Amino acid sequence: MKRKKALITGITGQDGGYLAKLLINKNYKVYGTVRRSTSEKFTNLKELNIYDKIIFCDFDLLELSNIQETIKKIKPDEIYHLAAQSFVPTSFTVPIVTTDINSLGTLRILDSIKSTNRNIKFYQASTSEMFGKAAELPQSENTPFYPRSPYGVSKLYSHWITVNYRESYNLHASSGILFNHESPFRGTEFVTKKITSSLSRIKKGSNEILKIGNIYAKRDWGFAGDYVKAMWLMLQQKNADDYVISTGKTHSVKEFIELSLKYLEYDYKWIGKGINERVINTTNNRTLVKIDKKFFRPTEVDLLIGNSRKAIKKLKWKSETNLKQLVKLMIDYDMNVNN
Ligand code: NAP
Ligand code: G4F
Repeated sequence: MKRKKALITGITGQDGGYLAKLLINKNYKVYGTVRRSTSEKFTNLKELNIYDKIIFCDFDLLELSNIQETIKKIKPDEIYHLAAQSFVPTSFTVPIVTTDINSLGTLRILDSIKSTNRNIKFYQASTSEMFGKAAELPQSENTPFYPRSPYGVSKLYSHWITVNYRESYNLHASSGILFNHESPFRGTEFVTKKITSSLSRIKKGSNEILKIGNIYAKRDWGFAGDYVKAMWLMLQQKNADDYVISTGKTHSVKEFIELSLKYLEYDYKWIGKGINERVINTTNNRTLVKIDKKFFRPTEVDLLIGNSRKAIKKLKWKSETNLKQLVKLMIDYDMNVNN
């Protein structure tokens, strides 16, 4: 049987690695897009032992002709569009570039599919950030959107343009509204990885203090390895559709710090209030964690919790990793690498 071809944009990112591994195991021929840089960015793919199995192509979401040529040349059966400026704080400092990459980038791909081959199946990486100041708990496909960052707004455009191209041109274009998902390969600026990597370094002897922002924000955190399965399942359905992918449980950043401290067997206590709240190592009285205003955002998303009933029923998908297991996965990795 002819091998299916998948094109993954953003293959160097966290999800790109896990998705590529899944598709390679399913005997896909996997193409991954990479934008040029001077530094090494294939660490995840090498750690996952799939670097040699991927065909890489030069690609930038800002360049329409490059996108069209890539699609014409590869002739993929499926496109998983994961590439984005995905860090929320950066979207406040570079909102225009974020919008060009995240919103127009998606439109460039969809329009290239429309003009080259309308049978290509398309996955859009939408996000729970679109719910923002959420109108209801938990959030489902029917919850109204109220994004709270240029990132959230840019992704909302991508979400609706995906729906629009599906309805206007009959494309098999699906949008996965994924809640936060993490792994050992999460970027170090995101809060979970920042916590696990810093507390692991301190455990190994570093003198640093973990400086953190709003510890009362709550997120529905799952494992990236579970979530990429939902992406694939969406493109195997007869009809394209939109799905919320989440665990259905929510925890604060403070709880995530606590789980990490406990797993690393620190003796600790919380002291102080508000901006002065901190964690002390009770063995040596050193500060382990403190609040730094620098990490607060102009507008915050206070509470996210997803309702994935539709995905569970229609895709037969489920989240298989709980938060405690996720913390263990991340810290076991961080304790074994020089990070
Ligand atoms: P990530 O680790 O930040 O990876 C982003 C990828 O996009 C990287 O490969 C990056 O390449 C690439 N990229 C950025 N700008 C580009 C451009 N102009 N042209 C081409 N490629 C570009 O993100 P992730 O966590 O894997 O998330 C994957 C997708 O899901 C993103 O769209 C994100 O917004 C969305 N999402 C993520 C979550 C989550 O919790 N992880 C939840 C919901 C939705 P470089 O290596 O060159 O930087
Ligand atoms: O880990 P975060 O930066 O993730 P955020 O903003 O929720 O966005 C991530 O998940 C989205 C899905 O909902 C994706 F679409 C997006 O691409 C990205 O992957 O922050 C999580 C929470 C926030 O409320 C933030 O204010 O943690 C809080 N936080 C507290 N201290 C911090 C910090 N976040 C970061 N990055 N760094 C801190 O020091």
